[in-house]
Amino acid sequence: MAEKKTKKTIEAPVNLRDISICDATIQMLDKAKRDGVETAFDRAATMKACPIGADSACCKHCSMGPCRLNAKDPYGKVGVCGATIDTIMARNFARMVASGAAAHTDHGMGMLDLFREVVNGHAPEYSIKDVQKLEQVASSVGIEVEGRTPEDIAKELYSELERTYTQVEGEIPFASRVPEKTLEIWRKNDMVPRGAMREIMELMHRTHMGVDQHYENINRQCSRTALSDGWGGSMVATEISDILFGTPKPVAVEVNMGVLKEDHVNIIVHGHEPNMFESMLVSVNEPTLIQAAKDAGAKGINLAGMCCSGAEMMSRHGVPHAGNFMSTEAVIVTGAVDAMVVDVQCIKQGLAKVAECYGTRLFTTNYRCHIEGAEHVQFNETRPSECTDEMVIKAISRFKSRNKPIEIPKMRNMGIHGFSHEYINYMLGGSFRGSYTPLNDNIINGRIRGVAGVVGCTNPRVKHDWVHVEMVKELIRNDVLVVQTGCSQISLAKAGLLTPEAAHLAGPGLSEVCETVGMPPVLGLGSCVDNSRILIACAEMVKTGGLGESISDLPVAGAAPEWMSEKAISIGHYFVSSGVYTVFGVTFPIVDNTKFKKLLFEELEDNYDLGKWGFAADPYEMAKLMIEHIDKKRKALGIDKARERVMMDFADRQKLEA
Ligand code: NFS
Ligand code: SF4
Repeated sequence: MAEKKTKKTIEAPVNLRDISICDATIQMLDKAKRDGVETAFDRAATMKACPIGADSACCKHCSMGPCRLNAKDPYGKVGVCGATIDTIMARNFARMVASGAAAHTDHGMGMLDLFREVVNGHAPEYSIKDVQKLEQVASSVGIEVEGRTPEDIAKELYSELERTYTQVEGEIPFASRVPEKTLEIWRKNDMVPRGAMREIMELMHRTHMGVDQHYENINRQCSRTALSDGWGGSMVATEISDILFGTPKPVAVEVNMGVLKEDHVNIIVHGHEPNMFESMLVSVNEPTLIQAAKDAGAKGINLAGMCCSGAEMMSRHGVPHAGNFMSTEAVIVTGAVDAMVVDVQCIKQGLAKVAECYGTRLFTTNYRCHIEGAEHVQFNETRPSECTDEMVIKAISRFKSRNKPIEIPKMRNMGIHGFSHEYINYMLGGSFRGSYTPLNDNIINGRIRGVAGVVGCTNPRVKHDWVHVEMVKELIRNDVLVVQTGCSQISLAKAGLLTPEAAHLAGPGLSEVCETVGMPPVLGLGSCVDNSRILIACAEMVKTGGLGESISDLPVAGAAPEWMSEKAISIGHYFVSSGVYTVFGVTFPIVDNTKFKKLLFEELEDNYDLGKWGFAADPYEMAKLMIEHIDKKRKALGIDKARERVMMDFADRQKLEA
């Protein structure tokens, strides 16, 4: 594999245990080192992040620059055009939001395109799988469902949801789901999104050289754009995917590299849009293809996911999951991956080199994402199996010609995934009357101190998985119920926290609730676009009553402890703009002692009645900040004393409700 490359010294200076707590990843990084193969971990170790860029103290928006300011003396200098540090940071931040929001909304629009094709009968291999969800979503945006056919409802829903993207004026459809008072706050601040296309376009315009040069005004548009992602594009992606592919219900699934099977043709799908993955699931179950795999000497075809579409397929269909973002190169090092199939987002270009070293076939499938050195097989929704069948056939041929030693780490971690907000409703409320009342009651009586959304990426600049795991353990130990999505969910699944048995790691109140209901203290909700499920859960908590009038009143907090992508910034900003205190780890693109930092970290809460940003690199500090915020909100609600009180037993309460 790497004979040619062994001469190259990889400065992997560190003990592998210092860069990850994922045993499978460590084992594969060790093998990569022996094989002379480089990964993002090596590159992160040898390439220092630019300190000026890390502080967001530079601007390259025109050719009078690039201009570099001094973070140590932020007001000592301005750009050639006169732009201040606050303008420069606000513009940079806003463009991260614009790009992240564009990724989510383009994904959502892709799902909506498929929905339209299905409704019009042009995508016969797909259908509407969840009619109940279709009716729920339609009702939530004011569409009459009584006595109408699913097709009829779906047509109207399509044109209504298209406004999420294209509408020039007026509020997006899912504004109807926002708690009254939160919506009022947005209206007062001019932050209710119109169509995402318009918001992103306007944000790009306003951050062009010489346009919006007041950091506070830039932030208004930045919030509005982020909200067009959370309550717009991402929410449409989740809801339409549920309608087309089914709403997740709890399912036991195995996670980690041990899900690969040496004697099978192994196919990994890594990416974000479930449409291609759904078709791949059909292809690998196609009898003729299974026979072809057997004819090639394999016992069968083994399909696993990675990253976000992997998280969705795991939740909806129990497809095993091989690992998160920082394991995508490492998994190829096993030599057991016959094909890695990718679509869009978080696909490291470095995969192409690693795949070449081990003879893994790397396929791109989306016209938006080609990679030099990868093979492109264009996916088409009107005949999806053509593409996925072809890749299976090619994976089988790679299996036949395997000629390198294979080493599969043995680690496999069983966990329960697939907690949609609908299911949380049902699980806590009982089968006959789904309701968030028991959740709110348990928060009010103090068994559950609050709820934390822990989400986002993994990042080689910090110890892989470790920040997620330590922070979440600290939260549940303090009776904070944790909901998760994306790569973070996989970190905790590998640490065994997505099992009901993990309740023993929780504080007495939370563990009691978990034991009564039979749920894990950490609930996995799916992919990053499924963060919209957390928004809906927050809205439900407000509407259920007893915890204030707006999302900013709730004893909740959010975190992305190992974030790396612009999408994470967009997510963070839509949570903040929705009223949630949100703490990021790793690094934060901002200069201390500046007005823009004060705006994000204090004034959005104090002056705008929204949430605010927080930062801490240390997981325990992060948890502490979140818990302090939750306690502050409990106090404001007058339920801070309730934690000491002995209240009615949860089971009694459930009986009472039923
Ligand atoms: Ni979210 Fe998913 Fe993972 Fe981060 Fe990337 S896969 S969309 S961005 S790295 S959590
Ligand atoms: Fe420099 Fe201003 Fe041009 Fe930015 S827009 S590169 S600060 S001159």
